[in-house]
Amino acid sequence: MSQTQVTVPDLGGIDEVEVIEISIKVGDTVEEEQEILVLESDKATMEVPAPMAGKVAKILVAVGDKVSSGTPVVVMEASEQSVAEEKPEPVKEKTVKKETANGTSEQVESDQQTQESESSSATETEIEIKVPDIGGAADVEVIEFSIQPGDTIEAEESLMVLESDKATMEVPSPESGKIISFSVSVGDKVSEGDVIGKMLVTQSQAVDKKSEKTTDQATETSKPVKSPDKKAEKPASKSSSQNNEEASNTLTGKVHAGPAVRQLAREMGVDLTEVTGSGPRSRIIKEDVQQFVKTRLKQPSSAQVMGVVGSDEDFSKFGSIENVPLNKIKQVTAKNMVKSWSTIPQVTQFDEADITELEQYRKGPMTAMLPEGVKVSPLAFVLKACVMALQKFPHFNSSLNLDGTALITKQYYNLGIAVETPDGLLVPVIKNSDTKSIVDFAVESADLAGKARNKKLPMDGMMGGTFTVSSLGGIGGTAFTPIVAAPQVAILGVSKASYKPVWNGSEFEARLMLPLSLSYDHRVIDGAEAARFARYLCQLLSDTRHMLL
Ligand code: CAO
Repeated sequence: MSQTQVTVPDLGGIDEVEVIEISIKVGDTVEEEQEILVLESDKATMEVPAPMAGKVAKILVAVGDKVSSGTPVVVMEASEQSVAEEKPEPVKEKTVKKETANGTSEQVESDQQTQESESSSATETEIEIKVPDIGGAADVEVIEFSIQPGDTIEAEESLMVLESDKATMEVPSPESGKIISFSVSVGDKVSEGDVIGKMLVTQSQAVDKKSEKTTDQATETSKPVKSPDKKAEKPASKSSSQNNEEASNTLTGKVHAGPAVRQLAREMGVDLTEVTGSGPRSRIIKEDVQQFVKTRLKQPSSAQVMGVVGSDEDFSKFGSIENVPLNKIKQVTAKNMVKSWSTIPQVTQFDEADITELEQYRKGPMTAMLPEGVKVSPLAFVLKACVMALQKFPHFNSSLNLDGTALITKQYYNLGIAVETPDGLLVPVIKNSDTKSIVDFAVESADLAGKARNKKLPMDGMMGGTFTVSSLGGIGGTAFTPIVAAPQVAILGVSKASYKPVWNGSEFEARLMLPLSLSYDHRVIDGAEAARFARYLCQLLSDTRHMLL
């Protein structure tokens, strides 16, 4: 297979450019016109496209190398098809011409010269800013302004950035002066010679520039168009413009990136001004954009970090305020609540259990049967009834899998109990609740509540809950809507029992009714199921003999 050396195309007057990106590796198969290298001068970033389709046999340069027109950069093995169709030159020519922004500013200068000489006595001269020679490319998009109208600018500093499919190029200011206005906007397409704005050039600068141009003209009588020699005559202006460019990068937040990177950023919705470039002179390379996206995807949103979105309003304008920092428990609770509330479509089912007999037993015969020091509140009965209901209705003892395609039902029963502590709400877990008696529940819940309030809960004391009970019965209230603790799918709220008139078929009877509030994840549990679960709890609590079954 024939080998072809790919060389740096004609740089149109630029002595040396830097290799800032190598887009291929040895062995890669590339298409004709596919980017193989990216070069950068002080004014333009240019892509070197493959002159033909083929395979990369050798890479002759490294990132950071300085290359000139004709420097061999890559050796390619042409594919059979491309050997037949080989036409390398036009592509190279096209690319290079687009990138010679430097020489093109001279074109603008000569256009303006007539106007300047006409008004050389004026203190300030208004000139039109035109698109310089962009290598014959037409309809090149304005992608960024480097300065604003009203700003002052040095000659050769960047005015705006244009982008074609192959190159990103800066339009340098033809003179030092003040920008009056731009007549194009981002997204507009421009071609060589198009008027893109107006600027005021001060007299002294105009005169200096004029004399400079006279010298240039004398030097260039045989070379009316830009030349490498002319470029070499102005090393000082080149380096000062480089410095200015770097300074203006910082001031304007201008993006330093090639067309391929800009294209990638557009596809991924990345704002390049937020990306830090790791290439030469902080240029943004493809990897920077990819890394930026990866990092952003891993980063939780600020709302997730906080767990809660509060207010940034300055309330002090309405009256005196105090800023009370939230402790860790309250912050974690807030986060969990936001997660549960925002991810679970929840509904609360209300019911009432007639605990008249239960309370007669609890306060009567039961007391004599209890081990010393053990106190049983209605909560212990509720916990026992919950385990039995969970065994009968396994959906309530489950979690939804990540993509919502399956229900993970658990064959273990760990009841969480919401405990109020001075620092906030904690939910210790009674492990293996299905093995506990009512007295066990009474003892363990008192023990865990005590530990929670004294900050003595073990590390795993709040982990692995499968269902939660939140009792406000000791405080009061008729009903409330507890929030399901994700990834659990249901929670039972218990309010204060009170005597109510209940119709027994022939008359109203005073019965002690315990309000129950069952919140559930409606993705997992249907309303009818929830009503049955709540009813079943009420039956168990209405006649404690059921709990013996
Ligand atoms: N109806 C009527 N009286 C009730 C009752 C009810 N549903 N539940 C409890 N009581 C009574 C008890 O029998 C006890 O009476 P005595 O003092 O006469 O014995 C009194 O109220 C206080 O009970 P308690 O609250 O100390 O004990 P408990 O077992 O009922 O509850 C615990 C323990 C840890 C759940 C509770 O102390 C607690 O912290 N509750 C707050 C939970 C909470 O904040 N939930 C909200 C979370 S947000 O969803």
